[in-house]
Amino acid sequence: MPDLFATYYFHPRADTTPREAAEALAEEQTTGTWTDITTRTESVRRLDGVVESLEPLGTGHLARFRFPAELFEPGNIAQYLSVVAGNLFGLGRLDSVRLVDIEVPPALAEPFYGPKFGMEGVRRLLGTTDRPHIGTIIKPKVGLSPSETAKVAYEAAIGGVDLIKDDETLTDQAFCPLAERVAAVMSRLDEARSDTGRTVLFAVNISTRADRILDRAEVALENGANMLMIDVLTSGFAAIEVLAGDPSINVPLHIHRTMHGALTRNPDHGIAMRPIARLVRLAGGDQLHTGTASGKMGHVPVDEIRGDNEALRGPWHGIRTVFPVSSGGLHPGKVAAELGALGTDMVLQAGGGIHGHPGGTAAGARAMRQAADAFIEGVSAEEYARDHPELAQALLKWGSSPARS
Ligand code: CAP
Ligand code: MG
Repeated sequence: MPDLFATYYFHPRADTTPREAAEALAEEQTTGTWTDITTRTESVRRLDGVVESLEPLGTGHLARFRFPAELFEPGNIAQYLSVVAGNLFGLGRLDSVRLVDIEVPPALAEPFYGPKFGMEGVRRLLGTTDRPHIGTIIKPKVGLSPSETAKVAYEAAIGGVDLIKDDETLTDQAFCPLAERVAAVMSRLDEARSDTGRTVLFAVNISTRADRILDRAEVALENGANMLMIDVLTSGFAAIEVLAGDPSINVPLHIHRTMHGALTRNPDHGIAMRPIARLVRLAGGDQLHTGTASGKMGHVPVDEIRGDNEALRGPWHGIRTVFPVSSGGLHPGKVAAELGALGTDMVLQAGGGIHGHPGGTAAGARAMRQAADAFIEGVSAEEYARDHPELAQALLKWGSSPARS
């Protein structure tokens, strides 16, 4: 059975050679420890991690490790992570170490449900073929009542968004109980559909304790939810798996990655978004935030984001695809940069960039759609704004800006 491979970028401690550091990582994550032990028999050594390649890169080293498939409990993400992203980050013989990617063999991918909908399924729900989806996050993040939330959602819907989501810190607080919020928003989205003929998805944030996820999903569905949202890193991958594996959960899953910056931001130490993205795809997320080329949290090179998005959209063990979501500091003046850098098979989301529009939420949504339409027609936003007033107002307030390199 093919083995699992993992690639790390690391800086050894001053008194440690790169080879010694790599061997220390392989030992710690498989059958060794800080000293030799009499109990590590030849039979056990079949589970040893192996340094397959080791080469200098920049100021550090890049190493690819083979971890025997037998080491892993098929289908257990928690255990996979304990091997590829466990004690190694604390090893003293490495000054820093970053998990760059994982290569999961078919047999270790097979037990997972994967996305129920994928990009194709979400597009089918909205009747789109290849244009980018436009989403918004209800802002302010927290504090609105259910009916106030629903009013903002209605405005965004008639303005032309495809998707509306809760923000990552809104769940079931007293000021906006989840059941009431879902019922109120879905009722206003039904109204918007009567007005516009368009379906709009509302991703309600059901992040909570793992053993309560299904109950909370059922409450959301009973109140008409047509999409669920999970903060994967604060809730755990199991929260996605529980929903993906339950046939009664017949709506797509929008996966937010809040807290990821603690792992992904430092280019020398932590966990890159790539392995996280692969595990979210295995677990069954239908959409996943992967970062922007021009937004407010721009610490990752655009090339890396492109690779992360391809890990979601490309063929992989027959598992459905996942819609990459570009979000964070976007507004209509950044749409061309985003689509030019990351392609149109994306979800572009704007919170402040829609609700901060001088004309209000509906005008902000229209401006985002107009900016996307301009890009698809090969027209500059400035040119398109000549006869699209909402886009003109957005450009007047925020200007337009290029993508990072
Ligand atoms: C964006 C957002 C999202 C970020 C998360 C926020 O709001 O709602 O959580 O996109 O970042 O709270 O910042 P704005 P990422 O559009 O108003 O910035 O997608 O990189 O995980
Ligand atoms: Mg947010």
